[in-house]
Amino acid sequence: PHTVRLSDYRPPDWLVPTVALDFDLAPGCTRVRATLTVTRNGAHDRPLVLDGQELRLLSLTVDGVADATQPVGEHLTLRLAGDTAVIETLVEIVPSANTRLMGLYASGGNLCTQCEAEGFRRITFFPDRPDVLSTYSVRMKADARAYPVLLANGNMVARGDDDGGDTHWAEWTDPWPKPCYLFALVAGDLQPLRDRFTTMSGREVQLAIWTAAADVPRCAHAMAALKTSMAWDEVHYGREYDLDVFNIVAVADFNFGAMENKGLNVFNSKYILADPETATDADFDAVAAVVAHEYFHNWTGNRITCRDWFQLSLKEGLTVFRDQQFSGDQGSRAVRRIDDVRSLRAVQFQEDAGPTAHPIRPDHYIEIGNFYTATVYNKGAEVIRMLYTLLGEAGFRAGTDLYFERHDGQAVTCEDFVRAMEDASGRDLTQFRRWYEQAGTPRVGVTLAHEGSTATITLTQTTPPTPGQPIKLPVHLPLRLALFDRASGARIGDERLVELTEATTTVVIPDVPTRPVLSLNRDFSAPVIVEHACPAADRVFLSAHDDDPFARYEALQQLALDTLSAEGPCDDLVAALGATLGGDDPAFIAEAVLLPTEAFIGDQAAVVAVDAIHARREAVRHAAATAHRDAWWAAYRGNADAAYAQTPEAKGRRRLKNVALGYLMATGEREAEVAAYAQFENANNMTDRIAALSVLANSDAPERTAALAAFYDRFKGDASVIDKWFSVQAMSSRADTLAATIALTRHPDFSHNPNRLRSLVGAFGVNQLRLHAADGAGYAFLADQVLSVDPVNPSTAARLMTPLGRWRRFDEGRAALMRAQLQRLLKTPRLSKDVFEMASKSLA
Ligand code: BAL
Ligand code: ZN
Repeated sequence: PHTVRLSDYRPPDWLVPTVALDFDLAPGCTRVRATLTVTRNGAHDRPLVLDGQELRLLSLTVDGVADATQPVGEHLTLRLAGDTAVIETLVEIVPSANTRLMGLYASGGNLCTQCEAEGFRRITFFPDRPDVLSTYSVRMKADARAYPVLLANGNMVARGDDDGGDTHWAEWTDPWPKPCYLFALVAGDLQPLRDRFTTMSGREVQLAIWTAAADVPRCAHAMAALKTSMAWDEVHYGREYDLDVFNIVAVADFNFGAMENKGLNVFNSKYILADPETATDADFDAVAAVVAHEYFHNWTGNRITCRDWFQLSLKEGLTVFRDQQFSGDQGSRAVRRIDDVRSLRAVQFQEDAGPTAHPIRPDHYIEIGNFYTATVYNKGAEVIRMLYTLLGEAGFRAGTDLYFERHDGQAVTCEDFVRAMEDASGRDLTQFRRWYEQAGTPRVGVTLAHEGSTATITLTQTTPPTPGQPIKLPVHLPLRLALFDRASGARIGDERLVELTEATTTVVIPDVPTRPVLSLNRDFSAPVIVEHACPAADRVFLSAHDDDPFARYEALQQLALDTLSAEGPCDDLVAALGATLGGDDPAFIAEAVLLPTEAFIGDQAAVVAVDAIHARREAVRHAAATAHRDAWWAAYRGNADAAYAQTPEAKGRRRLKNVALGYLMATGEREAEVAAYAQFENANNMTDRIAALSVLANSDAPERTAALAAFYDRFKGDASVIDKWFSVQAMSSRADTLAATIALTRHPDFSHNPNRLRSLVGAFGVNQLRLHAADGAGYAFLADQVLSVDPVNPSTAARLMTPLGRWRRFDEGRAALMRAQLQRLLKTPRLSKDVFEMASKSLA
């Protein structure tokens, strides 16, 4: 397969100022007539090359004259004499056969589109690249009974009936020029939840969330989140919405979480539908975050888009940073930060340490679909956050203001963004740019010396080699630090923001009479691994006294990692957990007392000792559970609210209660199982019910089978809840988990729906203990699934195989078994380029 390189970028040879699309929609055969005005971009004699994939070309005219040119491979190449032309194509496509879910496809009786990154070429012939911006007018016609609702980007300008009302049509125009990846169309039997929003300049916007009639009441939370995010973007970034309507459609079959198409966001229904009975608190938060994320793209992504796909983090890193800020403003900022860092470490740090490590701005790819990664998104957001930290709130806002002013309506690069930040702030960001070029997680080594009344902190930074990047240079990173007085527990002076630019940086702090305790990378100011061999007593101290909540959490995590990565007593950790449990913020306590996952413990070691990690963690959990038995029961019973509320306080109490339940189960007491089953049966919300089911699914409790059966019976037919039912079984640590997971692939509800695949196969893939069974059966199962999904939906297949790429981190026996599965994948005929790229890079 062909490798696309950033260094090969050239501006488009031809531009397409206007596009008119006419759809005659039907699932088995849709006809698309496209009228493109094209203009030569600069003086050259290169042909117009249009991309097209799985299109049947029925007719082609150039300036109204029939043309017999046929596509070759996936390109239609036209030699044009003049500098402008009108190209008209008529193609036929088959939405019902489109299982890749890219382009126009059928989902749950509706027709919808997904074009990012390269799906538009599966709808019509077009220069499918983000730096070709066009204004679109769309006409669509469909069976009026099957598809009573017809939506596209922008505003509806006309509609009518044909054939005595059997068919109907609608016309939509979008005044804002956009790249074709933002095109969207939906035809379906949908009902709206409607609302309105008045923008800061007083314009009224009609809002609607479209879904199946039965689901309309479950859209209220998403609607509230949409209105909150529209107001938030006005206040925090000065960004106002720019169309008269904003539509969201929820669909059941979707590769991504959601898609920011201009004026017509299409969502995976998992990120729209929420009510207490079926959605957990985490689901509610995810709905709000994704709604905000897609809305924020209207400016960071749509009004200003990417020049090419290597610039993906320009819109994704920035938009994730914005949605993280937004979410932090809706509840506890510290808990949000803990959550974001936890997932960064779980997914992105692993990626940065593995065979597919890439910079936030990659410089080559085979399949761009493989680059919608935690690196581009989440590390990308951390890079933006570092700019925010370095420039300060006002400097950063000046930078974004300048970026919007300078580049509105353009397709630009990460470099353009950094330059705007630089120009607005006067800061030199030359070295900072290395974050865009270098892959790998920097490690910051720390030593603290204390002599007389001077504290000297020595900080060294190194970034390990990653594939294709053997040598790394120092990056510019902001490190927040503070010193604490051991005796009083008070902070010594102010927090400092130290900017590391060299390989070694020394910070000298006078007037420190006794040896202090050092608090580092507060609020996780830089996405690095801090290596500080500090005594357990210092971590215990910080977990109790640090005035930065993230640092308090981090001290306990590091203490836990030290304890879990070694043999020996765990008394310090158990005592510190007990002290934290005695705090007064349930939401914070719940996060802080959670032990690091087995996977994260494994990440600290050169070779992951799968079974030993599990055994050690269980032993420490048991010790912490029994030592504080009464406190866990008090946290459990004391946070059991009779009534349900969806407030930050109530969510925090539920979280602590359910974390306590997990520890209570670890005591092995029968009383805990009885409590879990009672909670399962009596819960008035999904957070409590699934938490109870999850601990039961992980146990040998006699109620386990009955609980799983009762849950299924109660929620069968509700896809997002049944996804949870699949997941709790695939994530169980029980010895029979692989057998149960394989059996579930034969369950009538198992399918190739992306959410369902992630809920079973994806969940099993992160079950370190059971995926990495020494006999290799877990690996074989994963590869079987990848091979079964690949012909249907390659982008989803490629995502499922990530765990196999980590073979270098395991003992020789396991590594050989993982490699064998990767080789088996590579040898498979007709492998997609998605899976080929992942497998070949994993073995390289
Ligand atoms: N642009 C793809 C989905 C998202 O990041 O919003
Ligand atoms: Zn996004």
